[in-house]
Order: sequence, then structure tokens, then C-alpha cells
Amino acid sequence: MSSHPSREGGSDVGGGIDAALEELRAKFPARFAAATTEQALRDENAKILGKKGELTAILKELGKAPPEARRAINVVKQEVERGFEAALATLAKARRDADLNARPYDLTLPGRLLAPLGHKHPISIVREEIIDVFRDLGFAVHDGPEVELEENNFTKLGFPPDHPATDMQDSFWTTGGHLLRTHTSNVQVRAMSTHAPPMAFIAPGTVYRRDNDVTHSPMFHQVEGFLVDEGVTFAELKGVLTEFAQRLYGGDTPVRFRPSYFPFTEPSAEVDIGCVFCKQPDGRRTGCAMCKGSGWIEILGSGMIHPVVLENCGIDAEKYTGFAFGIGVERVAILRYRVPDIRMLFENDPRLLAQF
Ligand code: 2U9
Repeated sequence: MSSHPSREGGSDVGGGIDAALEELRAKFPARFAAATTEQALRDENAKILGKKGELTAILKELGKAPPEARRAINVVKQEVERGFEAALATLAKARRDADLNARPYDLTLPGRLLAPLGHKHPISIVREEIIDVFRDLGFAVHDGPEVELEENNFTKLGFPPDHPATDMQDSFWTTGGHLLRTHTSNVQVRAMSTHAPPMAFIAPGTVYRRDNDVTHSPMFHQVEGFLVDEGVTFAELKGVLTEFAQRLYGGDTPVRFRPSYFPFTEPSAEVDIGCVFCKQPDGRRTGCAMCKGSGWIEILGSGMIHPVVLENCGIDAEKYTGFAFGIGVERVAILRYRVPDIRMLFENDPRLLAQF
């Protein structure tokens, strides 16, 4: 390739054009070097090689010029093209060097929070605490279906066929004798029917009843539990449930057992703890609106499993006895967090949930 095309090989293409070509050839490196941005460089390149560019105009003027003349112009054209690519590379390198030499990002700065963090639901907080205590005491967690047969939900538990709980008004019936379980006792029935004593299970889960007011939600949560073995008495029931109450509410919490009635236990007892709201520094309870002036708050129901229920689940009631209990998870959460309406727990308003 010639280093000076217009003067070699007789390539003089006429005074004006020759001069313009020489000037272009002499000046394009400086023109490219003066461009400080890629856009400016491309603009400068277009002024020379574009459709209406200076070199394009020379080429057009050449028209019928001899081939050597066109070759000379093409040589210049190639020089311009190479010069443009080189200037482009120089700009890219300068940009990269500037990036590398710029102040580095501060990687120790905290990230930007794109979405607000969620919170554990109060029902989950309380349920997990209850499960932890019973797990510690040797109970295993058992699961079961939420859509259940009448037999496992009512019949085997000793509910008479005309018991109000079995009514269409009280339970959610589906089809084929199925209903949404009204308690997690169905899990206990299934566990007792498939395991041999000794056994101790808890059944945490969601249950459904046709109730809807300030203290009742049609969907709520229970943790039920039972223990079956030879020689289990009410003393074991009292020991386990006192331990549970004091682990959840504090070691100095008074616990009392009040006679009650459930179709599936005999005898049955409701368990109260000393009111946590009007407790004085000396441990006395003064009575308040939460405990309705009594100084006691009910936290769960319990009882010795009825022998008929044991037999219905295939357990020899002559040999084995057991106790069972049921805890309403919402009740624990409402007492702890003083939620005025149970339904607020399920509206999932982030402003409420963020407070727990
Ligand atoms: C079997 C045998 C016995 C479970 C029990 C209670 C007492 C009880 C309530 C607490 C608050 C329900 O959520 S709540 O309204 N439950 O008082 N539950 S004894 O007894 C059983 C369960 C299964 C086979």
C-alpha cells in the first residue's frame, strides 16, 4: 500500500480534488483525536465517509477518473476507516481507565431496601412457642387432614349423633359425609388408631366452625395433645399442664384446675392461670376487666380420655389410660398482644402485624 497515493503511480486526479484529498488525509487524524466522546467521533467520521461526507463527495466528483485515481482515493478511505477504528478503541480505553481510576464503590454501605420486610404472624409465633414446650416435654408432632369424615371428627370421640356441634349450623359440611374438621382431635383419633401405647402426641392445626364475632372466627387454630400409657392418672395431666403453663407464662404463675365437661374426656377440667394483667409486684391479683375481676384467666381445656374413646380407637381401656388437652392458639395470642377483635388477626393489615 502506498504511503502517499496521490504522488505515486501517476494518480494525480486533478488539482482541486488532489488538494482536497491531501488536506483530508493530513487533517483527519487530528479531527478524530479532537473528538472526546464516541458520538462526536461518529459524527466526525460521518462528515468524511457518510453519504454526504467529504470523501464521498470527492469520489462522486471523480466519475470517470482513471482506475489509479480511484485506487488512490480508496487508499485514503481505508486510512480514514482504520483511523476511525483506532480512535474508537482509544476512547473505549480512556473510558475504561477512567472507570478503573474512579473512586471505588463503598461495598460496606447497607443495601437499599426495595421492599418492606415481612413479619412472622402472631399465630405462628404463639403456635411455635407452644409446640416447643411440648416437644421439650417429650411429645411428638402429628399431622392430619382438614377435610375429615364425620366418624373421625365426631363419632369416635363420643359425640352423640344429635349433638349440636354436628349440626349444619355449627359445622362446615362438604359432600359424602365429610366436613371441615371442627378441632384437631381427628388427628388424635387417627394417631391412636395407628399407634400402640405408650404414645404422646400434639396436633397443631387449623380448624373450622360456623362462628363469626369479636371472639370467634370461622377459621382458627388449635394445639391439641394427648398421652396414653399404662397407669396414667390425673396427676400426670396436672403435672404436664402446670409445667406447660409455667414455661409459657413464667415459673411463678399460679395454675388451677376447674371441673368442666367435654364429650371425649371424663373427668374434664378447664385450666386457669393467675391473671397476667392485674398481677401486682407481690404476686397478688387485684382483678381487672381482662379476668372479669376474678384474678384468673382460662388458658386451655383438658381431661382424662374417656374409656369409650380409647376403645373406639382400638386401645384396650382396661390396660391403658390417658389424658388429653386442647389449646386455642388465638386465645393465647389475643391475651398476650391484647388484640381487641379476633378478626383483626386475619385481616393481615401490615400495620397491625408489624407490631408483634
Ligand atoms: C381424643 C381424646 C380427647 C382434646 C381436648 C379440650 C379438652 C378443649 C378446647 C380448647 C380451646 C377447644 O380451641 S378450643 O376452643 N379444647 O378444651 N380438647 S380435651 O381431647 C381429646 C382429643 C382427642 C381422641
